[in-house]
Amino acid sequence: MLQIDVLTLFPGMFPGVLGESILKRAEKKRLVRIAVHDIRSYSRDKHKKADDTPYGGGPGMILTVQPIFDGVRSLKNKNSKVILLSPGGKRFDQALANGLARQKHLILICGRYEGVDERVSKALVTDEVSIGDYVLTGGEVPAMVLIDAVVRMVPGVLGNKESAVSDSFQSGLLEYPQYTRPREYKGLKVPQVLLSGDHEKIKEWRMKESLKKTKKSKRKA
Ligand code: 21W
Repeated sequence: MLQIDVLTLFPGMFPGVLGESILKRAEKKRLVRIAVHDIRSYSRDKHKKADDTPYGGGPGMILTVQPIFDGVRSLKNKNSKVILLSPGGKRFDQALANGLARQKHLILICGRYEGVDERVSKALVTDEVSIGDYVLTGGEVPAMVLIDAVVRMVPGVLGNKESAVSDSFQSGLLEYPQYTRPREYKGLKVPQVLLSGDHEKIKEWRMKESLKKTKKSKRKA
């Protein structure tokens, strides 16, 4: 069982993403438990304030240290990894997702505004993770990306048919083109080989197309 606790200023962003499809099924099957917590609920300030202006001046607001410290302290146990979603963190990839899927407990801290007080990273966080080199408004969408990629790798979440797809992705080749009914749509035809019933030939064609797609995308990169 993987437990994921999310600390965020915007808990309302999560239910839509977590409440559908494979993520919902994983929770129903008791393979994961995901809880979203409002950082403000841990604030000892009378207005539940959780941000403030930066020391030294500059634009925007910084998430303050007290609500995040108290939130993490109340959620943490000896098995917890504490992950800050941060634009300067280690780039998220499939290998990181596979590793996190074998953990018992993840605490995800979503930054916002101009950032998070550095003492959170220094004293609390075990890993800092970014999902790529572009600027977002906060760590919430990255947290959902991480949860999606990690939860599908938890043993039992995907059926046997679905997990075959991840094997082919992890082989480093791109997917071969897929078609379904009808055989022809507005003059666009399904490749004849797929209708032939010759499974040896179909396998060959798919391998050839995978290689073609992989080479083409490496040129673009
Ligand atoms: C964007 C927070 C920029 C902080 C020093 C002086 C989490 C993210 C985020 C955000 C800054 C991820 C500054 C990919 C992302 C995230 C919000 C920098 C400016 N620093 N992965 N001035 N992209 N984004 N603050 O944006 O929190 S993971």
